[in-house]
Amino acid sequence: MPEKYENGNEAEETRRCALVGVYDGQNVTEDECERLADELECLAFTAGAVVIFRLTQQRTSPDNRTYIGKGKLTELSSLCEQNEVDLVIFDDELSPSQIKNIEDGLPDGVDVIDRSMLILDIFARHAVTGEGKLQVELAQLRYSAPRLVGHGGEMSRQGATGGNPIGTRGPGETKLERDRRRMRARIASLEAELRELEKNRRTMRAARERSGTVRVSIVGYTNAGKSTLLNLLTDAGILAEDKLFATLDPTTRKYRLPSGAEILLTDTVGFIRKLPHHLVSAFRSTLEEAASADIILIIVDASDPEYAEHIAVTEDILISLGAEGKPVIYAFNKCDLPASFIPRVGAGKRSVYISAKTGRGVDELLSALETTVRAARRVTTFLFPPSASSELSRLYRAGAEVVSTEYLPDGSVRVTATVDEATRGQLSDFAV
Ligand SMILES: Nc1nc2c(ncn2[C@@H]2O[C@H](COP(=O)(O)OP(=O)(O)OP(=O)(O)O)[C@@H](O)[C@H]2O)c(=O)[nH]1
Ligand SMILES: [Mg+2]
Repeated sequence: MPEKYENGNEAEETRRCALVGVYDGQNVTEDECERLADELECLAFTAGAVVIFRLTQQRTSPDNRTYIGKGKLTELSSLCEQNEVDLVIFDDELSPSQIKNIEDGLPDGVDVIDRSMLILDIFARHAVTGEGKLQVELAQLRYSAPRLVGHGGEMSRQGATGGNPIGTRGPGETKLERDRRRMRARIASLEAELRELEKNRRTMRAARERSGTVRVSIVGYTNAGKSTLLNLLTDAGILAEDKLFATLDPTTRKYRLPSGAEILLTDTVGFIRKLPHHLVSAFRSTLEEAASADIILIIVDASDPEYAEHIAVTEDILISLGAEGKPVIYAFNKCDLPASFIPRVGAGKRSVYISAKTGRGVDELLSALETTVRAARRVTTFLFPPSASSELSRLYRAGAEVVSTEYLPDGSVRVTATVDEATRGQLSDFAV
């Protein structure tokens, strides 16, 4: 019987699991494979499982049928038997037939899931708001719909062992055809509901943009301390804990910088390596909102030896969301913890060292924000009377991106444009 384990998921039976990874020794070294396994272990823990053992194999490429080799699968099977393991998690996306073949090679009752299913499960546990829940359900359905085939007509992935089926939450157990039809219908209705919610979100975003207040997004790898920082600055009261993906729903708070300038700070869902693309697409509007801010504040866990990889993953996701070219501040967080290295970013990038826990370095972060806000461009509306034509041309000369121009009956011109702080200052008499 699985033992009860103190893992923070109180009153839940803990599943005993094994982790399996493959490395080729070139693109992924043995050392990297171990570090990926460390991260997978954190994910498993967050989902309420306890890792009993890990198994890795060096291969040029994963086996088409069983991912690991035949001999390795036999070894895995007896280790599961000996250690009473009932869940095996693979650190890579498996095909439906691979899952089936692996399960066939393991003792009865042992479930096989992959990294994506594990992450989807964590998202399902952590979704709080209606929108978050819909987004997760959509991602889960899109993930499992193509996987309905190859299970003898049954959704054999669902609740195979009962209890605590990590990675197997979702629709119930019915016949293939009916399942497919229902899934398609549900996907369509979720998409429609989400589109409605997205409209509201867009309206709110447009209002924020029009307000001209500079928007700052707090982004970064999961568990870096984003929510802790927003809580420290604004008493936002967001759940911040030592688990991955504690935050799914974005929270925005007003914050007044020491100089008096008001900004909007948004805390949002964290990033991770190999983030399942179904999640990225389901959470696209949430992620795009983060990426659409005027300034991006990247929080990095400075105590994590993998910090450079975390930055790279974060930057890649931001680029894929169209946030390229925005002003970025890197905040190395958790500087109260001992580390045997000093994290750095490349030359020309602005970085500060902070502790969101103790407040250390937060003054430096705020002054970096002040400087960046001053330089940041934002949408402003100006009203130029007929006598101010030279000021109007100054606006155009400053390279303002014009959003709209309106010629009023009295000869004055109302222009809404994205301008930098300097131009805004020069033309402040005409700002509406
Ligand atoms: N020692 C130390 N721990 C910190 C610091 N900042 C945050 N933490 C801890 O790190 C863990 C994660 O913090 P969160 O604020 O939840 O991190 P997050 O980036 O919002 O994580 P997700 O929402 O899961 O993506 C929590 O246990 C925090 O207490 C810090 O400056 N120092
Ligand atoms: Mg958080």
